[in-house]
Amino acid sequence: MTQEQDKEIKKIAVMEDIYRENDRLAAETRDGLDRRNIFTVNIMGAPGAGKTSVLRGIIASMSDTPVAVIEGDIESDIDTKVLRELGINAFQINTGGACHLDAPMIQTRLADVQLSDNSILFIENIGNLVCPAEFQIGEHIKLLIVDATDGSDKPYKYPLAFEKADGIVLNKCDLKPYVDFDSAFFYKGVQALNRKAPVFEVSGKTGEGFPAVVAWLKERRACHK
Ligand SMILES: Nc1nc2c(ncn2[C@@H]2O[C@H](COP(=O)(O)OP(=O)(O)OP(=O)(O)O)[C@@H](O)[C@H]2O)c(=O)[nH]1
Ligand SMILES: [Mg+2]
Repeated sequence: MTQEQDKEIKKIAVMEDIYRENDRLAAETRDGLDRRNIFTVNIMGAPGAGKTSVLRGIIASMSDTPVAVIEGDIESDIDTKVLRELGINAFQINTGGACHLDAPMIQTRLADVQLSDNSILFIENIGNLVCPAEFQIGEHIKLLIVDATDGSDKPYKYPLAFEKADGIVLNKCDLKPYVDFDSAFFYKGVQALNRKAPVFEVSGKTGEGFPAVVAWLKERRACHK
């Protein structure tokens, strides 16, 4: 075995240990949330895709259900402040550089936040279409947010996020006509990777499309109970 091959094997073994320990902690967190009937949604997507805007749209259409949000960001509490100004129970995690949330971060944060039993917890992950898909954080479902302005080729370029998603929101549909979004190409890519996840077309700007997302979330939550 060459020195390079030996290094590669050690790297793979270390990554497997990290994923195993992360998944163990995520399962522990999920069990704790289950005991309190808190349904948890991991919101993933590229920077600026509209994760916070979609969250606002969802929560505005969900006034009958208690919700809380954990906001993940590398730096800043801009999104948390925006949500709090709207009266939403929001809490911040700053990773200080890490490009994704992981199970230990969520477990630590959950230890000191006030959540209502029988509520829905949304966790906005770091803006990144790659790394968050690799780490469970204790969620029940993953909701992927993509947007029309980022182009219709995203399923082909970032397949893991699409494969792992339980639901997909295509945001900024108000801008579709201006950015030559190729719907057929987009849906073909999604279908090739994931036949189970529904795709919802919305606009965080106009508020269109959110009732269908909320109906689906409630259905998923009811199935989980
Ligand atoms: N036209 C239009 N603009 C939108 C829509 N949704 C979000 N935006 C705008 O897109 C920008 C980014 O939206 P955010 O909701 O902050 O995106 P994000 O994914 O939370 O961003 P990060 O947290 O920084 O990763 C903001 O200027 C929004 O006003 C939409 O549906 N249509
Ligand atoms: Mg945001």
